[in-house]
Amino acid sequence: MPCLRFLVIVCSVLFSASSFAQNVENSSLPKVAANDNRTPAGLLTNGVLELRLTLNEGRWYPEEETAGHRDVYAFAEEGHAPQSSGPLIRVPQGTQIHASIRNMLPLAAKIHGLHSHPGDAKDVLTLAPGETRQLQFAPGDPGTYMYWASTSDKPLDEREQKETLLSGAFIVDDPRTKPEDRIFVLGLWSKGLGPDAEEILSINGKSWPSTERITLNQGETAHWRVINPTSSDHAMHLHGFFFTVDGRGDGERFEQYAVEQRYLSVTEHIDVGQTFEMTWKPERAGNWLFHCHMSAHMVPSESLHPTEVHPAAYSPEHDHTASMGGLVIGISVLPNSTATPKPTGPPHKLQLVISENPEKIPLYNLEVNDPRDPAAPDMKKKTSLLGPPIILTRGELAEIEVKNTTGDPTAIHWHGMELESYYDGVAGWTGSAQQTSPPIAPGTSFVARMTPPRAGTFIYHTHWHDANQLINGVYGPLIVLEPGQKYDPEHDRTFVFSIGKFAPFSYMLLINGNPEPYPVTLHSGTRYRLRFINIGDNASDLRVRLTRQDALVQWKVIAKDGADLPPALLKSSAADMGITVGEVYDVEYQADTPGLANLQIWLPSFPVMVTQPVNFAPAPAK
Ligand SMILES: [Cu+2]
Repeated sequence: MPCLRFLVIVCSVLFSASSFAQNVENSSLPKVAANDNRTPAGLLTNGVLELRLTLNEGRWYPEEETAGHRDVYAFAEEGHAPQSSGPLIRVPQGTQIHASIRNMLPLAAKIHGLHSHPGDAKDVLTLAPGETRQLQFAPGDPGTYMYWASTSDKPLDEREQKETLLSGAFIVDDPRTKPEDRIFVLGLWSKGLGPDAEEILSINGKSWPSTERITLNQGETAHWRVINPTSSDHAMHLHGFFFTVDGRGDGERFEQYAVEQRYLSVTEHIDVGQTFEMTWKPERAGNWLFHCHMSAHMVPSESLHPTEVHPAAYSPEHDHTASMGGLVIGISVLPNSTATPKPTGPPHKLQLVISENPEKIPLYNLEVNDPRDPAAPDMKKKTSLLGPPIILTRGELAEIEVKNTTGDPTAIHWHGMELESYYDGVAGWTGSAQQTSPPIAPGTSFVARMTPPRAGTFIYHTHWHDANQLINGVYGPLIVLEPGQKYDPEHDRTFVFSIGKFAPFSYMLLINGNPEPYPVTLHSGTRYRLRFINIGDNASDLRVRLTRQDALVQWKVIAKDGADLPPALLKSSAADMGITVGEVYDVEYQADTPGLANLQIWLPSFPVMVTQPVNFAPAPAK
């Protein structure tokens, strides 16, 4: 329901509404246990998994028990507490599953996914209240799957309230491999639509700051499985490191990618009902995050923490990380003895100045002062919902002084950049237990140091946990060039897609800070690198396309999130693709003949489209 979600976000911003759910209380309910998905349910003996599942009602505490609860339906192993996510079903391929499933709810339940894989989504089990059924099936092909239930007969993207946490992971292992991984099941408890809507985001049954802290050793390979049985899509972003996407699934079937098809990512879109597997290696110690990049999914739940009741949850003074919440997990990477090589040579020093705009709309001005930037000084200051590009060089130490002259604290995250934790920009979190990075208080500066190890397109953006800074333009492109390469705007164009407060009461979809972008003139016969960045706070299902005479052109996608695509994925394709929030793509395009083209972005289920006219003039005479 992306359109409704967009509407909800717009409405909630406009009306600043908050509400507090009054649930029917039943204090005798068992507590719903958070499931870290490390221990498979049932008993596996002689190739047969004996599994006894029940559907129960329980009391779910998404955070600490002092922060409120919801009474929900949840799966349990018979005789055990209900769990969110549900009991982990995990077996090697080739085993048999003998399961009983009992509905202890007062409503009939439809259960999906308890079958062999690849599976048929229509293969659903219906259980009357009190009914028990026996199942026997083979788990099928290896992969990452899910099972889920509904008590309203609704599809996965429409479940509401009590039934929203009736979901669990179903993993089929290749019998030749030893399962050494972590499984993360996303959760979204929701109620209602519009300004009174309530949402509680979770991962393995808990919301930040109560989510599990993952501890890894520097250099240790981590294999993760991400499962989305929620009613929304998400944009899962890892700080500081690329991960390899090893395979993707739709819940019923799973495609394990051949090695040459695996690509690097820092932000991966996961639609309703989808799963993916990822591998990464934390090569730098310190604190990092893995979170949904949608602003609405990484803030404290207003329904758990009404601002008027728990103002401290939103107070940066109280705890710098406290105003973050929901679908966020923290990762602590323990150092080993490997010393990080120190770059040699003088640093490239530049400055990012964030100031208040006296005109108020937009709220902020961003200015980049770089002695290497040939732009005239009046071009550096932009009163626009977008900061100027920061241009760095691969392998060269950069020292970026972020100067905050506004009246509010801020923090800047260097999205996609492989840097030291201390400079990653999550105030009160990044760094180490001994020293976390501070917020950039009004009137102060913070010098971020980084030596980009790869050339590509990245983003700098506020990581202050206040969507206000994001929708008022505290972001811009971060471009890393190869050593010796000069930024060439004639062949290299950046298009930043965002949502911003362009006029007093309207939040608009923007290209380069403008809802009606001015035409740009390029030349036919010239190959361009087009850099696309989506930093539109909740625009998770954004699409971009390039048309001429209403037909899609062919372009070549060459990089994702700043990393070059593997050769096997480099091919010409129709110019239409999804680009989720926090995602970046570089494409190559050459118009063979002069004429007008339209670069368009839109949200498929919401009646809004922004068109950037691109006029291809005849090639200049040689
Ligand atoms: Cu999300």
